[in-house]
Amino acid sequence: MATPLERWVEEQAGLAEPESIYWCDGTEEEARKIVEAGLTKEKINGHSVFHELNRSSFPGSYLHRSHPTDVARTEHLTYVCHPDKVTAGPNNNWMPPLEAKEKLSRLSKGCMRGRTMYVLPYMMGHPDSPYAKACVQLTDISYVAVSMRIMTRLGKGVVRKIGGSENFVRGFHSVGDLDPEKRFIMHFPDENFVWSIGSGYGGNALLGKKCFSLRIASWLGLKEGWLAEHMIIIGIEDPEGRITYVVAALPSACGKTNLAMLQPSIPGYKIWTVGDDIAWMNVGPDGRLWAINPETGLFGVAPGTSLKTNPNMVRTLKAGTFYPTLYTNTALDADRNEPWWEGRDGPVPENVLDWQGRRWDHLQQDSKAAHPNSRFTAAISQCPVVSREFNNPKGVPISAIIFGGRRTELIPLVYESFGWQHGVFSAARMGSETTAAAIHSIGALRRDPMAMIPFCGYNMGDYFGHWLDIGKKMKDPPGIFFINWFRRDEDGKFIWPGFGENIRILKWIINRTNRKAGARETPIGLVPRPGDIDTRGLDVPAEKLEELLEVNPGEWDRETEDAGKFFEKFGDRMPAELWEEFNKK
Ligand code: GTP
Ligand code: SPV
Ligand code: MN
Repeated sequence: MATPLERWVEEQAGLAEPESIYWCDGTEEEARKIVEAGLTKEKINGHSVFHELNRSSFPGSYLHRSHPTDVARTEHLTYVCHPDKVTAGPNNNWMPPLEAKEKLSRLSKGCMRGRTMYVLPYMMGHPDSPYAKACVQLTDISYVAVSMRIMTRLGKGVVRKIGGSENFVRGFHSVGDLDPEKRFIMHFPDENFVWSIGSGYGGNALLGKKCFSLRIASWLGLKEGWLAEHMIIIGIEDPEGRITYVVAALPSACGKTNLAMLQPSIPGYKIWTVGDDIAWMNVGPDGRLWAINPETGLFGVAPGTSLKTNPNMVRTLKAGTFYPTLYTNTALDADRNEPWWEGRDGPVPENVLDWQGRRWDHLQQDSKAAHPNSRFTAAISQCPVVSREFNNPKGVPISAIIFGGRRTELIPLVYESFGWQHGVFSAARMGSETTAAAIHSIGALRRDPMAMIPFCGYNMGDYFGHWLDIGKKMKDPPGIFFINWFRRDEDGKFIWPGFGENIRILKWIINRTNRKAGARETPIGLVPRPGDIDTRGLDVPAEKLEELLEVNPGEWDRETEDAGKFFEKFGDRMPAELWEEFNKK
């Protein structure tokens, strides 16, 4: 008798009509074979899926070029199909589940003809964590199969774990014909099912990541009393050897991966990486907030990554070959056969092919060789500062929650909220300038509460209420802090040096949680005075630091007005407590 899993795979194959079906076991040997298929026989758009990079300087590394229209998340083609529109909320595109399935059935008919259908069994979360979820994704491209082995705990043990159960998370993925008109990423939260067609890029195609671990998991979290968040998890070790764990949410391409493994500029401090993108958090029996990272890999933005900005990432990329390292849409140094991107160490190479494989002229000022959203995929186990708690199924206890965004003006370098409710309010009204991580105009200010606007799988009014409830379940909720590394001066230059220097802000934050650092009260929260921050050896003029820490109530009017309009969208789903905070001003 076939198991529900086998039956489901057969059914999906009946629709997609692949040439063959291949069940992945997660071994290194198998990964090599799949890479080989991507180097030779499998084609996308007439080109091989992978190009092998320099074996001696970049061992086990492969370049993948996705379709030029398929280089980032596509929020306008992403739907959350709850039975009713209100549950999806004004923050999601919605289609009735039946209509969505009919549409996708038509688009998926025969979509894998001539291709292999890979069956990928994987866990999100450590298998011993009560929050871990057994999942199976189908895909028709080696790039996704290899990526999923890096990003998740993939292996045949998961098939045994699922056994005869119906209870597994399903993902159907096909690149289809990559026609943007026929591209959809549809979520069916009540069925733990994601159906994605027409894209081979990142969060559109690696269905365990944003689709399941945020959009669907956030919905599970609402029903079951926990949180799925777009957050890094780090341990901050002080010179006495004490480690304080914090989580931080920043919108896409706003500095999570960099913060997750920063090399501190203050001697004696160390950062330990638990996660760089997603945190699942629950209130433990001790009344504290605990966090796990459901992923096992890093899918990081390449441009700007160097030994100067993020040395631990550079080391991660070259740290081993058990898991390959993938480069997606970077440029290629054609003489050395090495990946290249703007901001990489060393001089600009002479012979560069851009992210589409075309000869690139570096004198052409406005053209970038690497796509601004080009990325690498690498195993977190290769990170030299991976936390020893990374594999602890219980997770780590959280002492502070940090929210941030990319703001040229207004938002101070750091501040602390007055308490949980005020912190939830301040996170709910957050805004950030948009980036190349999604296909839309870049640099426009939009409201992005908790950095979750593209990822909350249900009505965000209810989500805010859920955050308030979680706070009530805790004995002594963590402090809620806000950061902004991205203020610019009149010349458009970043005022704050960022990266390794961000430890100075983390130090203030953990000292606030220990009541060892001072602050002054302002209408928006508690802001450090320049003397409250460790500035020894910092190369920022005093008046610039003061500017970064300024709160000018008059300047906040537009921000408040904009936030008010945003809150109104959620109508009666908006918790009264947040309007109460809003009206305090
Ligand atoms: P996603 O993977 O899309 O969720 O992005 P992320 O939040 O992990 O962002 P990431 O750390 O990859 O950084 C995105 C961009 O911001 C990169 O180009 C970084 O170089 C830049 N960046 C990160 N931290 C800082 C900082 O402290 N200061 C400045 N100026 N730029 C930064
Ligand atoms: C993001 O956009 O927040 C990412 C990349 O981390 S993706 O997985 O494509 O969503
Ligand atoms: Mn992200």
